[in-house]
Order: sequence, then structure tokens, then C-alpha cells
Amino acid sequence: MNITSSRRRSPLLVLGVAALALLSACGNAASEPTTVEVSAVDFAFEGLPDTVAAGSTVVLTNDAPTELHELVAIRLPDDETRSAADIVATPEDLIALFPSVETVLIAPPGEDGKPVVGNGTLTEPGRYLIICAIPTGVDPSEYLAAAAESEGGPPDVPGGPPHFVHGMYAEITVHG
Ligand SMILES: [Cu+2]
Repeated sequence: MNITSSRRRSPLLVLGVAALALLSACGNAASEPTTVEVSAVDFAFEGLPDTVAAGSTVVLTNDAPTELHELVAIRLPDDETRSAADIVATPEDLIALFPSVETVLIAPPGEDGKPVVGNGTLTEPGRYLIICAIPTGVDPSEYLAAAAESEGGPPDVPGGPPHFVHGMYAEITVHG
């Protein structure tokens, strides 16, 4: 009787240990910095997780056919509680956040992105706003040339509204 019952219990015990091991592995994975592969499309970021560990590095690929895209990561102030949608709807608030830009990756259509500010790494824990502010329909090579000359300022190139107006924004939380 005892042998039978211990045989019955044992698979459950094994499962329990396996589940604990899995939980602990997940816990470790979540706290380790990773490489986050993000794909830019017209007009959204794909593959962006809700949370990443501090020190994780974002890499960008542009999977759109013609539009230039960028990924601008802005560390939001700790007391900022509004949603990404609410912040991008208020241009003057968005401009006020520019000094908090942590990294900018820019990618021509069909190509991998290059960092132009920072190196893609999100070091400080907190909430980050992710936007693409490239003017709609801009000529990719014309914009990149103008950006190289403007040394950090917004390049003066004719184009339509910035991509975040079409919904190209997101947010991500970086945890320590
Ligand atoms: Cu874009």
C-alpha cells in the first residue's frame, strides 16, 4: 500500500520540482540584460516587450518598403503617469522630454538600424517612451544626410507629419 501510494505521489513531486526550477529560471532570465530585436513597420514597433532588465540593448530592423524609421527611447520622469498616447498628443510636452533621450536608432527601409544617440542600451530603470518622429514620406538618404549635418538638432527636410502621429509609439518599463 505504501509503495503504491509513494509511486503515485512521486510524479507529482517531480512535476512540482520541475515547476519550481522553471519559475526560478524565468526569474533569472527576466533580471538578466538581453538584446531586444525590434522591427519597424508602417507605422508601429513590433517585438517590443512590456518590460526588460536594465542594461538591455535594443536593436532595430526596418521592415517597411519605403519609409525611413527610427526608434527614440526617452526615459520618462518618475512622476510622469500619463500613457504614451496622452504624451504624444501634447507636442510641447514631447519637446520638453528631448533632453531625456537615452538612445536613437535609425534604419533605412529594409536595413538594420544604426545608433545615432547612445548605443541602444537602456541603462536606467524606469518607464520609457518609444517614438518614431521621422516625417512621413521623407526621402531616406536626404534625411540621413541632413541629420548628419545638423549635429543632433532636428534635420530640416520636407515631409509630412511625424510617424508618431500615425500611432508609431510605445512604452517599455526597464526594471533593475
Ligand atoms: Cu517611423
